[in-house]
Amino acid sequence: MDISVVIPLLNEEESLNELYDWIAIVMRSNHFSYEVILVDDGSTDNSWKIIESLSKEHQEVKGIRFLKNFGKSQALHAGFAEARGNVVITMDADLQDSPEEIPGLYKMVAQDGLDLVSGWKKKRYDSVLAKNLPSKLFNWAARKTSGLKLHDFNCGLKAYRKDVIRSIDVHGEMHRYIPVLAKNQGFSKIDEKVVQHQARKYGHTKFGASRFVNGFLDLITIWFISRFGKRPMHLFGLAGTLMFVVGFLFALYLGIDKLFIQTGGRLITQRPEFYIALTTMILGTQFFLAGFLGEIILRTKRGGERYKISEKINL
Ligand SMILES: Nc1nc2c(ncn2[C@@H]2O[C@H](COP(=O)(O)OP(=O)(O)O)[C@@H](O)[C@H]2O)c(=O)[nH]1
Ligand SMILES: [Mg+2]
Repeated sequence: MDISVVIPLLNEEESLNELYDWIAIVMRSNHFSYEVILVDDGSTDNSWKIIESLSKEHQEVKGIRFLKNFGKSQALHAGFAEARGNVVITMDADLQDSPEEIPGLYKMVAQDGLDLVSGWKKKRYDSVLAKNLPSKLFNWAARKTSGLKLHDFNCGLKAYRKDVIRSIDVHGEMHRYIPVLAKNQGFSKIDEKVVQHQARKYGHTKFGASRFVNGFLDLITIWFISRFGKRPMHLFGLAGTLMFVVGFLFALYLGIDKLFIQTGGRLITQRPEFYIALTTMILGTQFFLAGFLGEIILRTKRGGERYKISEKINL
């Protein structure tokens, strides 16, 4: 099969029929063999009924329904697990992403050999203050921390080589950083393509302002995991040791001063150096232990999760 289209959705009853028809027209006119996997993430409207009736009419339509709302990343994870196509394309269900982009994205992966192509909504039809500006800032931070030169990390429209979705584990709210997850797994042929964007036709946006707070926290997590996830001791051990040494030097100085130099001076507990020595030594020890525990946790993980093999021979 050429293409799996994976579509996570929440309460999009008005859009689904139109969306499928549009996808089908594009697929047929390009002679692609395809499937459309609709993942209903606990919708409270008629979305699932529509998916059921679509799947009765068209064998290409497959549905996954969550018991309750688990979030877009979980929906993508479930869709990826079922995808059978050589190229997997994700898109939003709200008709803001255009299915006309599918052939171009498909070509970049299947013929030009890219691992991942991310859409770039260069001209965006969303509210400027609530979305466009924060999103610019967010993408800038993501570019700086990840080293990937993409303009629109969180674009719903993306294309992947099958191996990529088999390797990455999209969890939490990490759908915003799939290109970074892919890069961390060793897929380096990552590029972007300018895509058309439409204003939302039906319904309203499902993500509130909390997306930005959570988005930035996730960015810090992902930066940390990619830099130190496999070697926590290098960060915590270093920080801990440095702090401990600083604290120890202060304590040594205080001790020598009190015992041999100013024996009749102020009480040690009245001197600021005492508190610096105390806090840095305690914090340093804790940092060191955090690094140590991190290493032990890593060692107990199963081997398959620590690395990915790209090929095997005679096995
Ligand atoms: N699986 C899942 N999909 C969601 C959720 N929230 C939104 N979506 C889908 O993600 C896509 C983009 O959401 P949308 O609200 O349009 O976000 P915006 O375009 O960034 O404003 C749409 O297809 C939504 O149906 C969710 O909690 N779970
Ligand atoms: Mg939208």
